[in-house]
Amino acid sequence: MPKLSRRLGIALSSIAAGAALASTGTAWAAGDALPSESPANFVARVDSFDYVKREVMIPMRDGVKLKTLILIPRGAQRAPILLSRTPYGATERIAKNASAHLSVVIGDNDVAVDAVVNGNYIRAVQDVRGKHESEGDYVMTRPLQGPLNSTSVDHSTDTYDTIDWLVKNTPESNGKVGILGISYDGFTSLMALVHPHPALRAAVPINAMVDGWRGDDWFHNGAFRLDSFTYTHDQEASRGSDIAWWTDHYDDYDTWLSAGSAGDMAHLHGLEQVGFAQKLMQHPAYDEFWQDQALDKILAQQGVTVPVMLVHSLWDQEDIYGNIAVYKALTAGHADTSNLFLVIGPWYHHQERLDGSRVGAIEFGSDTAAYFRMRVLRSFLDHFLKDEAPPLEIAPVTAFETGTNRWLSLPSWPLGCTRAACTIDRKKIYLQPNGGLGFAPATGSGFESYVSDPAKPVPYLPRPIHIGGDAGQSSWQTWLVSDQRDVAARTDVVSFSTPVLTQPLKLSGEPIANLIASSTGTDGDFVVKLIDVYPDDMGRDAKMGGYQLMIATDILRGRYRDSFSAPKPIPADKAQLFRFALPTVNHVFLPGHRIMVQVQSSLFPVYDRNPQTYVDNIFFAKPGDYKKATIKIFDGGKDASFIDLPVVGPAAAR
Ligand code: PG9
Repeated sequence: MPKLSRRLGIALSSIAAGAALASTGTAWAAGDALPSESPANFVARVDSFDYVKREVMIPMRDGVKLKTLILIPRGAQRAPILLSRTPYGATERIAKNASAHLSVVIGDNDVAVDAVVNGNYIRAVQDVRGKHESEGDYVMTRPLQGPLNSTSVDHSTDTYDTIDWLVKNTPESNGKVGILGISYDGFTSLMALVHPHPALRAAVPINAMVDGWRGDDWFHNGAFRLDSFTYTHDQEASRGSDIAWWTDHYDDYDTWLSAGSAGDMAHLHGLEQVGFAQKLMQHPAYDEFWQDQALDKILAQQGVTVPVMLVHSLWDQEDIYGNIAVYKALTAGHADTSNLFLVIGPWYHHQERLDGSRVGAIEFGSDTAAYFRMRVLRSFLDHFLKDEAPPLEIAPVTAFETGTNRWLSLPSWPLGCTRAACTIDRKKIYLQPNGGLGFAPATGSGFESYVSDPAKPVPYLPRPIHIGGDAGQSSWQTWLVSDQRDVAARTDVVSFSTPVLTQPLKLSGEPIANLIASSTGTDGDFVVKLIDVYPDDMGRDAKMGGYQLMIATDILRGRYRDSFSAPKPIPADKAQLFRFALPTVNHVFLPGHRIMVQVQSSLFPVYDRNPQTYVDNIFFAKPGDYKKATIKIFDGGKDASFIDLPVVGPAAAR
């Protein structure tokens, strides 16, 4: 009541002042108010919109409320709900555009846009706890309750509570919920599978973060991915992710080289204040901290009851390990995989939601991402979420074959061809002296050697490297398909290649690098790249002549060669085995092409530099620890290094 009279008072005095002005013609006296032209609370007219938007704070079991946006096609009835849970800002994800049309509001950023707009789905996107407009504390990829999380809440409980609220408070829904998302949102989609809510009927984790140490965002086989620090800074320095990482160089190569160790860079940016940055530096090895949150192992232990479609990108520059690891873990020893689906596409990280007709210079002849969204994803969602479920029109595995550029429908993975009878034979392709590569080892002994200098690490792209990209062109997204000729000429990169192939050779699955190498240092990294070398003359596609396309690349930090959890020095100048799996491929080397293997000891600044002197924790290596080392890669006789290839039987190659 007092409030109302005060407001009335203001209005009356304004009218009186206006009357006085009209009669006397004098100016406004100080203290008079010109009424605001803005209403205290504008009520937007949205009844012409083809959707209804609700913004709600959904309460979790511990009282924390999570901001959730819900977009409902106008007039929807018994519509399934598609949920995503994200640290990137729900409003940013969907509903950032102003429009009367659902398709525009959701925007192209959302992988679910085609299903929602054409398929009568309700879209719900939520800020995870601690980020943006949600309440609570943020913990990076918050582990499940247990030794790493002593609270009563995690992504499994938050998803459960969210779904429970959504189905009870969305009268337009049919009570069935699907969860989907890319990368971090793929991780939260996988977390939903742990003790799932009964209304959760489908999950589509895309390029999910699964194991941050083995081969996803933070490390690959122990080599630290420097961009983890910029990401962690942007994610954790503030709730709204609005404190930007700074740099005083244009070329990322210079940025990171001038900082010194990764720990020095963390210090330069004040990352002592940021919890997850500290955890990264405290856990350089594959200890319990990483093992206990590896989602592939957790899901295999718990079993998965909800239908899942795992979506993997063949050139994923961020999370190339996770979804294949989950697929392997769920299929190993489990008889019933009838609810498990796998899609393998020719994409970079998160390209599923964008144009999929090319990655960098590599063209596929059709929009493979649109095919995925319209034909594969839509069929899966409709089948498991709609009331009158249409039949499922997809195979257990839908895999794009690179090289030939075609989709294959397969009963399982890895399997090279559609016929159940086709085989995959593990075949060793040996590094040979003078740059040869063949299916038999060369006689005698031999090695190639190079000097790896931490002061001049091998750049992952031609310099200058600028991760943000110019004019919207991000070279980061496509670096895994960049032409390797640029580095092949360096003296610290060794290349081995077959003669020109006369027959197609198809690989399906994981190649395994088996390097026999020595170093004059006491630690060191080994990068192995499996490459398709295009014919010199590509006819109409002349610019691709001689292109060196990486089809599988990865790194092993030498100290972890025998144990990921118990590092040990490399004995100087003694041949050692460095064995590690490369990412999954589904590729045909065509006649006229050559197979190439390149080996090098740095890939910078994707990975931090190995000082090549054994120190306790490389994050804190001192300038004097960084030393040149002479590396020998053995390529003759019984010591010949090889790559163990998953070769599809000749009859099945096409
Ligand atoms: N690759 C990003 C990420 C996922 C999970 C943890 C950290 C980073 C992402 O694209 O979301």
